[in-house]
Amino acid sequence: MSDFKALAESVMKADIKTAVAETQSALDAGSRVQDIVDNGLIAAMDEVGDRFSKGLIFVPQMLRSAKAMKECMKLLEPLFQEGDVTSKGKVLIATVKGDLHDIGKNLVAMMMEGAGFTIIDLGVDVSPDKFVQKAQEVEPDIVAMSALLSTTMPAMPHTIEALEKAGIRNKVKVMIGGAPVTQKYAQEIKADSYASDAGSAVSKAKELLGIG
Ligand code: B1M
Repeated sequence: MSDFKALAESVMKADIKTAVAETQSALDAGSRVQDIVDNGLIAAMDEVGDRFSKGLIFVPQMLRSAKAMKECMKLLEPLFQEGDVTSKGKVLIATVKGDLHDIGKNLVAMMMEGAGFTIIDLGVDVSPDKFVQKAQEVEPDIVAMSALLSTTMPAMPHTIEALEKAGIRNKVKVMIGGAPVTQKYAQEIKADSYASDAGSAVSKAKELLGIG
């Protein structure tokens, strides 16, 4: 039985070819998809997120590792649908109304996906109504909002108000982030959580849902 070290190493190094080959050989050897994801891919992305949070690596490296992970996931995705893997939770994520910045939001989404969450990504410039409409449809555990402009930050409390008006605020946890956003702001607008970067967004999401 593989300990998935070579797979994790190749994802951390963003060596896509080796990572995909390691994933395939783990499947061929009969490893469980959940084990490949948890002990190979997620372990690698946890380490990548940790190094990023500590300033040891930077966005380009994290993006490349995320891409390596995504390529491996392509092999595993069809098997998820066979029920071998349980999602850690459903996250509805988007950049808020008026804001077109999506690099950070995409990183957060990729890291969360790598950590085993199911991601529904609404893209950019997403209005409070659109958040509500989708939340009613997919019933997420977490509504995650990103803003990069100080002028678009007010769309966050507007979205929280819209969730309240729709009667679903108590059914979801709200996480916010983005360069101008702070912990203090999260408290002011009564968001449930704030994360400063993609690595900590994963740990905050796990905290919110009580996952170790
Ligand atoms: Co714009 N822009 N931009 N921009 N842009 C900033 C944000 C700005 C700080 C530049 C500056 O003036 N120094 C400034 C905002 C000032 C402010 O309001 N405080 C600014 C401005 C003014 C503008 C325009 C208004 C410029 C203009 O047209 N006059 C315009 C607005 C367009 C709009 O949105 N309506 C604009 C446009 C653009 C581009 C389209 C050209 C491009 C975006 C391309 C894209 O995203 N596809 C762009 C870019 C690239 C930037 C900078 C240079 C880089 C942003 C970025 O991608 N960073 C930016 C300056 C800067 O940040 N140094 C700037 C890398 C990314 C990985 O980091 O997004 O912070 P970040 O995400 C981090 C964390 O914040 C966190 O995790 C991520 C990973 O660690 N995070 C979350 C993010 N979302 C999270 C959500 C979470 C948790 C954590 O939970 C849900």
